[in-house]
Amino acid sequence: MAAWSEARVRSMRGTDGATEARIACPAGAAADSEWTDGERLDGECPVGSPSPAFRADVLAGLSARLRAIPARWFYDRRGSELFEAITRLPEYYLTRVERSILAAHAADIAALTGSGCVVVEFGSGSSAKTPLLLSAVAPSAYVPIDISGEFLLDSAAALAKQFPELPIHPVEGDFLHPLELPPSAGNARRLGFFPGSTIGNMTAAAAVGLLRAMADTLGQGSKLLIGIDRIKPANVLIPAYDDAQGVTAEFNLNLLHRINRELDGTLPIGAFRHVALWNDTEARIEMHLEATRDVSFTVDGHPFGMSKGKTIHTENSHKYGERDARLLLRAGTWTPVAEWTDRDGLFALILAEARPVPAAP
Ligand code: AVJ
Repeated sequence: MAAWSEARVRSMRGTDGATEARIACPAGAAADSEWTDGERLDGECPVGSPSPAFRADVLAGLSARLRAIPARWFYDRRGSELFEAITRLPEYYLTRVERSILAAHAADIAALTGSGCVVVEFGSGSSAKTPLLLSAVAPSAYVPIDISGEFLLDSAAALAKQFPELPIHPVEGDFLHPLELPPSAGNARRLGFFPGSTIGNMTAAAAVGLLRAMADTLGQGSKLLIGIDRIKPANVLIPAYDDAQGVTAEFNLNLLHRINRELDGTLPIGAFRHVALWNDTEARIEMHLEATRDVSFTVDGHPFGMSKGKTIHTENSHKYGERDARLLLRAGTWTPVAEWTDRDGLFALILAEARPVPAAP
């Protein structure tokens, strides 16, 4: 992992001295040049310099027998705006319910975590949930980790305004692998925060790998507060991913716009439709883009064809029953210690601890 230094954050809006001094960013994130011009692991890239990882994933994904493109490529600027709009839809209960659980039980959570810990958020939330947690647990430092430096600094700057006394140490990196936390964040106990049921995007095997990486990053004795969406009837789940206003359809189709824009694609976007289905065997919502006629197109000069009715699989959103969620956490080396849900049991917030498990008989 790279060395760390306190560096000035240039791309923040309305910066004031106090805010700037409290936000650390990685050395190598070029304090002198624009942070957003720096090299990225992936994420949004300026026109004319497509991300090699995006290109590789799209070309490989369109070449496979079952066409699939990883869901993380949804989140360019437009995709992130559309996701924000999704979180405000009446059908998309996840965000609203998770926030209400957090608001209702913040004091219980704080009683179990204690104050003064280092809160480490996986995927720097630009959401309203983070302030709820930070207010309740009074951490000694906040470390948001995100693969996109731009969103990371935007949300860090917004939080710095709301919590002027809180040291904030953003980490630009891929939390699928163990990371070294900035030493400046201090040695206080760690509380990981992974809201939004983002873990649902992963298969069980990948989710276990991620949970283990988080335990490595945070260390033994740490806690993790994770939001996981529950299994529920398809007539509630499907509208959450296929809303009446068509925002989720637009979110899904934006991936094709992004390919056309960033990878010199010629996809006929009007010939694709958004599909959301419940795969009961896998306990997941799947999103696809289905060709409504035979289509042919190129991406970065490579030719592709799809027959009418074929799909590009763009997202999985796995759902977990009560015991499923706890089993997943244990498989990922986390011991569940407490759990909160809403009146209707739509969504669960689980607190778990990384602790050695006694030898099995
Ligand atoms: C951000 C992965 C939690 O799966 O519910 C929302 C993404 N996709 N609507 C989810 C999403 C379509 C969302 N996560």
